[in-house]
Amino acid sequence: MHFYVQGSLGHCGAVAAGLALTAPARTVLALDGDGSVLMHMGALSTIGYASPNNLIHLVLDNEGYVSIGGQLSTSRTSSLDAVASGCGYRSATLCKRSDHLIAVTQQCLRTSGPHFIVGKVNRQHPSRLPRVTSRYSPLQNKTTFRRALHNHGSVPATAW
Ligand SMILES: Cc1ncc(C[n+]2csc(CCOP(=O)(O)OP(=O)(O)O)c2C)c(N)n1
Repeated sequence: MHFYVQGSLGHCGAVAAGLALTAPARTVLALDGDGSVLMHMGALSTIGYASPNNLIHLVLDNEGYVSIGGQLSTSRTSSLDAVASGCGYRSATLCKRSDHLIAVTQQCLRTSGPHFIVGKVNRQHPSRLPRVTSRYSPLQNKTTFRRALHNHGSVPATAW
């Protein structure tokens, strides 16, 4: 099941950590962007402190704000993995090749987190793909996800 954190730049990691803490029997994978992580970098400290062992925080780092025009971000000169490591994530790894990224992700799926992975990716943007919100409203996104969580018994209905 997926929850799309659209229109809330910077909050992906925090939302995923909250979910991971609430549903400890599940593995939560946060697919984040470099611009997003940079926007709310303080969340990394909170996540390291709370330390949900079922969280994998994967940053797709294209070193830019590609979906709004391709302006450069500052991730090229900032070591996000070093920041995450310093904030208390159990592991933090920089991956520059896809085979390394796959191997590290598989390893993280087998071991206790929280894990932080930076995957360097290119800047190609599939502009023909529509945004999630062109199909599902934010309310539908929330309601569908909440219902799925409850139906899978991951969290009690009162938790959301
Ligand atoms: C609070 C907030 N500020 C600005 C935006 C506009 N915005 C949408 S996507 C984006 C760039 C995000 O960069 P990144 O996380 O690196 O993802 P990429 O677009 O490169 O895939 C911005 C600034 C937003 N959605 N929310």
